[in-house]
Amino acid sequence: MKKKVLAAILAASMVALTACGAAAPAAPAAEAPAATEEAAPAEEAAPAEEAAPAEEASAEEAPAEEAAGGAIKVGFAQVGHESDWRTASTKSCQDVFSAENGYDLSFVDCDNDEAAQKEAVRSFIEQGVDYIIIDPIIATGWDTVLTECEDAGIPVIVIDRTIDDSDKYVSWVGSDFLTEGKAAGEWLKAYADAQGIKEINALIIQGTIGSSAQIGRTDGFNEVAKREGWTVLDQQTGDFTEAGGQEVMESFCKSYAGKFNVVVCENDNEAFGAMTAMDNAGVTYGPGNDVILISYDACTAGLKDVKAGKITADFECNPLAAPTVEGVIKQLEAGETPEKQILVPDNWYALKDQIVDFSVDGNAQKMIEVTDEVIEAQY
Ligand code: GYE
Repeated sequence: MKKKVLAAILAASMVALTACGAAAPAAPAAEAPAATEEAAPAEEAAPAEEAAPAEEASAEEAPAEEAAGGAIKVGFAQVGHESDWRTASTKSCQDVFSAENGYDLSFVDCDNDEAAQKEAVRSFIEQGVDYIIIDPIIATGWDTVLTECEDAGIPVIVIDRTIDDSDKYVSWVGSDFLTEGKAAGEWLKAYADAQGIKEINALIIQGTIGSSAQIGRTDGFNEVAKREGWTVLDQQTGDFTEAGGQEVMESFCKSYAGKFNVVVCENDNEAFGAMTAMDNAGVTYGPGNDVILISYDACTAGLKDVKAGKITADFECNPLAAPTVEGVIKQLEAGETPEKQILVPDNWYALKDQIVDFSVDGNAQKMIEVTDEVIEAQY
């Protein structure tokens, strides 16, 4: 396994030979249970069904021959369990990198803690895994630990959020967050025009500051806002959580009472919290009401709120990137060179009457009407 991986790395020219001076550490059998320990925070905080598969895959259900070294060992340092999106992403990874599929997965829920995430990566190096998958909580601060992975001869694949200050990884698989932000802005421009809304006074509830998902969505929307001369009254982080969205919206409702007509939440869970805060403050939202509510992710619960006329438009971020990551691993196993950047396509959603024509950077966009069937098919 290890030889194959090193051959793949050389073929991919991802790692300079000189940088590979240190031999890849062998995986001492005694270290395997560490993965289960590492997964403990997820078990405590996340719903039981999220944590269980990782434990089974790494400790209980691995067939004897795999335990003896046949399985591909994968370490996955996941962001946390902050949102519906994250739950879907974790499930997808655990389904793909299962013992039945020939993997021995060490899953670590990093609980949105950057230091814990780097520690998780270092524990994967110690365990001598074959591949490391990282969903980086924030986009910077990665070069040192990625250099350690490189020195250990372990290929890193980045999933979802990007790493912006190091290129010492094989591939990144994820969505284009800047385009998501621009799409939200361009849709709003077309929708406001269609509705005869002349003035936009927006509030933005941002995701985790410094995460590439936050940076892209904030920058993309603000680019359109600036061009159109809209007023962005304020932007503050809700950390991609429902509680965070509610807290920020409560303070916005006090500070900007009667002054805003657009609320942009950088994920669905923040939108759920923001709706509670607006309900409590007597602010109405959704088509035909005081506030145009824009959200991102478009997971099942978010789309239900679009259908119910609460969220006006929802900009998807597809959480099912794990099969593509597995494709990258298969390419490496075969000695092929994967693409450095692999985009996962997203869709934009609204009710029929809120669908308008718009384009992003000159490319015409297609919006999908939210129906029960669409909701049913979503993750
Ligand atoms: O939008 C949010 C999650 O990184 C794209 O993280 C992901 C974001 C997603 O917590 O719900």
